[in-house]
Amino acid sequence: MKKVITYGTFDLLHYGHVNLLRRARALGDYLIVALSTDEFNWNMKRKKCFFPYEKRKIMLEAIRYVDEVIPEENWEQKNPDVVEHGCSVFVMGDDWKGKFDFLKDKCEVVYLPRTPDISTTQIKQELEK
Ligand code: C2G
Repeated sequence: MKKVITYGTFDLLHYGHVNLLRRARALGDYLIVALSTDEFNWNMKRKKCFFPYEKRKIMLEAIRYVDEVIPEENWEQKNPDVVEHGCSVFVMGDDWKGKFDFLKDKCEVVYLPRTPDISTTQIKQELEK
């Protein structure tokens, strides 16, 4: 079984996220999503989520492309995650291009083009108008 892994916050889930997950899953037979915890989001990414982790997890687990959701609690867990879960492919949107090339000795690293004109920030800004 070819396992793929990706990481993210996936808050206010939108079609850009789903587009990423669909393409990531197509690179293997099983997709693991490492979902940023509320603490990691706030402490390390200064992101305050609209939906808490458990709600974001429920929504991700309902997506046909997602086979497993694990917590993302720190920046350092990618290497052990790839090894412990036996992942052959690591995928991120290309806004992260080059940032995770250190994983290339453990797995294939793929940066997929972001879906244009949609982001959680944009959604929040539109709603505040
Ligand atoms: N994404 C995308 N197109 C968009 C918006 C997001 O392809 N229009 C992708 C991002 O590139 C990322 C994934 O969807 O691969 C999740 O996006 P975020 O939830 O914003 O993830 P981020 O906060 O960038 O967290 O350790 C890595 C971090 O946890 C990534």
